[in-house]
Amino acid sequence: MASTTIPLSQIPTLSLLYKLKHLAPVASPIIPRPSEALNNTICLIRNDITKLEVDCIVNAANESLLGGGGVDGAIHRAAGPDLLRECRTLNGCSTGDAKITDAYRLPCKKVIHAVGPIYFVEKPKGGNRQETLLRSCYRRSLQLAIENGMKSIAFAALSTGVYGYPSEEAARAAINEVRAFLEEPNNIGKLERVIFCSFERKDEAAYERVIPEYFPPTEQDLPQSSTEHSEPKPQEGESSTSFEILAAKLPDPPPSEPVLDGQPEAKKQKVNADETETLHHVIISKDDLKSEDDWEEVDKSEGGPIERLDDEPVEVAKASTAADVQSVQSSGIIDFDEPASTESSMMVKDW
Ligand code: AR6
Repeated sequence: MASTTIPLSQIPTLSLLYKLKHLAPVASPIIPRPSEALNNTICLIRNDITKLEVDCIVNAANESLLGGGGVDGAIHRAAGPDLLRECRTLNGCSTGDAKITDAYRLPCKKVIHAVGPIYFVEKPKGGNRQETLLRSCYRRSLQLAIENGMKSIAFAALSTGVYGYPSEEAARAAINEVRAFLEEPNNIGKLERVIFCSFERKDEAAYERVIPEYFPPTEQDLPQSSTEHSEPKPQEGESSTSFEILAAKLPDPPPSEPVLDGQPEAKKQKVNADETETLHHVIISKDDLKSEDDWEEVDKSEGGPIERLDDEPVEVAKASTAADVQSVQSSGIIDFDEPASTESSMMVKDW
């Protein structure tokens, strides 16, 4: 497994992303008042969260807290078996809540395990329950981070994988709650960096659309005039343009597709046709959505979907197109071929 980690200093803030034109302002932001402090606190990155050298990362866990697929599986594999040992002592966690553990072999100091809502279970109950629960995960995680003296925290896009929360709706709830929390008088200045770490292009794109609505750029964040060349010429005596200096602060793209412990090196994806789709899917039965008791780990190293031969399975499909892969590669922020390769093992119900 590639062991390259990403230091906090290389995770781009919103301010930097505006300067580099990776983020574009919107005409009528929901929060019209820009905040220099918040634009230097909030960060956005598309990468494997297990590689981030931050104080703590937030895992998308389930109520058992005993591991699973997706980012949960990636975190447990990278942390090693001691993490599961500690999780066993926690007696699970309710949906909408979070618990904190040590990080063991991970480059961060702590892991916060948040249990997001299963979208298609909570939404039909009405009252915007799914959003209340998702927001609560972000708030509880931020509270735990502060209580434990953490200064930087990176969130996975909770519930947007197997739990089926639509990316943009989830990003809106997450961003809104984080902004509200950070602006509360008791919390101001307590956290130096809050990082939204996405993995799939669809989630990154959702953050890119929604962030400017809640964190509009300050004047300093924007290029000085619309006629200015986006890549300024070096001044006399300068060897690099300011654009190059700023761009150099972005993390290097991973040299190859991330491969996790116990998982065979994945093949490079051929991306010639725009229509080519990388489809990662998990099929779970409807019963599975009612309770998450009695899970056991199964190997999915052959890369095939987990299927339960039950009546009326529910398919949860996550597709990313070749165009998405190429777009991120050329963005310079990150370079993945097939990020969902972390799902080498899944937790499936013991039927
Ligand atoms: N780094 C960052 N983000 C990741 C990574 C990674 N290494 N791997 C996946 N993601 P999911 P959920 C993104 O399914 O929807 C587990 O089995 C992924 O692209 O991991 O909250 C748990 O045990 C997606 O955007 O979590 C639960 O049973 C996001 O992480 C259940 O899944 C969340 O996807 C939780 O479902």
